[in-house]
Amino acid sequence: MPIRGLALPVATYRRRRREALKRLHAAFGERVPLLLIGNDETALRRDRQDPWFDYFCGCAEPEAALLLDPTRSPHDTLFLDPGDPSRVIWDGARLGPDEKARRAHGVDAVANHKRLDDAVALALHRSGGLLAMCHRAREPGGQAAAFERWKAKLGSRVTLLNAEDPLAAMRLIKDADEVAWHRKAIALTAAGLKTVLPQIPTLTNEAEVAALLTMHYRKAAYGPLAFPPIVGSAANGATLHYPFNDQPLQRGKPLLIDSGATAGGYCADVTRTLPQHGRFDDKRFREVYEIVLQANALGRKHAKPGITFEELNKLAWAPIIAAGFTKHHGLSHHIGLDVHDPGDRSLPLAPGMIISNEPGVYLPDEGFGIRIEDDLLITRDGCEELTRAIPKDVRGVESWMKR
Ligand SMILES: [Mn+2]
Repeated sequence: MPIRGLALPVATYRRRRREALKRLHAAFGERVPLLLIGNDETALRRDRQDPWFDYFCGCAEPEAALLLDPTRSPHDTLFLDPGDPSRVIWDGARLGPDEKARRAHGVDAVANHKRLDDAVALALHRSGGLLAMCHRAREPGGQAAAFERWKAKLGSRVTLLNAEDPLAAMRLIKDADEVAWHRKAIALTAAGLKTVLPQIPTLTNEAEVAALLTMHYRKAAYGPLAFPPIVGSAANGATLHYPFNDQPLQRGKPLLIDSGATAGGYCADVTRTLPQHGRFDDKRFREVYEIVLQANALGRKHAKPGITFEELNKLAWAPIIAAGFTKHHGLSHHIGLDVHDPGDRSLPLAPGMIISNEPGVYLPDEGFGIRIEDDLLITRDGCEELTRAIPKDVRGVESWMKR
């Protein structure tokens, strides 16, 4: 049975676990155990492993948990569900808590997940009632739900600390392996768009575009999408998180496509807006398009170490504001295992960060929305536009759309 997950070298996960305990010690002034809960079977099959849990062990198994306990040695225990032998014929074999799993994940110990409650109780005894878990304030998900569940379960005698702030800073800076996975996710996204764009003049519904892109993004490894594609024809493109993808494509009207594949769990996040028939011959659309493109170029030009999101926003949105349009959203977010990676957005940019650069103008009354979104890797003296192979200038888009 192949061991899934583990996108990065085992040594990386081990280094991250050590670093996490150090940061918690520095943040809270005490030796605090950290509990991370993996997704259950239903959530895992529907979506993917919880990114916080994944970040610290790369384990793809359902119903798993990780307890990092600085109050004892060995520190790291990965809790795994050995599964029900009578279910193997239905679900396939599980990676159980055995030596093979321990070695594969490079943890100090493995244990049956049924022993997690007891292990947490012992850790709490040693830490004087302190425990840390991750709770995302901005975009809650599986880990935040686990935080609430455990908070209720442990009661008021336990101080449950939120580890998100001290640990999110680690996730903001990507190492070379993580950048390589990002590049793969973007290459898959680029290949999907390159195949699908020339078909768009012959397609009739947003659904076909979304389904074709999904097929291309998943065909390499049947990996999850970074997020469900947003395919908005005409005025639907002016709904920022348009969720339906079920309306007819309007001939000659703009089409906004915001989508991304993943690789090794890392997300691509790319938006292009194009004329459904393949030619920028609508004067008004082209005029607004060029303004958004100018904003996108300014975002890329000024993204460098030391600048804050706030400063970058001021510079990049300037041509859009000057033209009298409204700024409806921020220019950038961090990208990683989460398409909106957690992290303090007031921190200045630093080498190794990957951020989006996504200005937009939304004019539902005029029947279109335009967003042009790239992914930027912050380098020592500026940035690298990771998505540069996907054209966005008028001639480049028109040439990709030619059959
Ligand atoms: Mn984005």
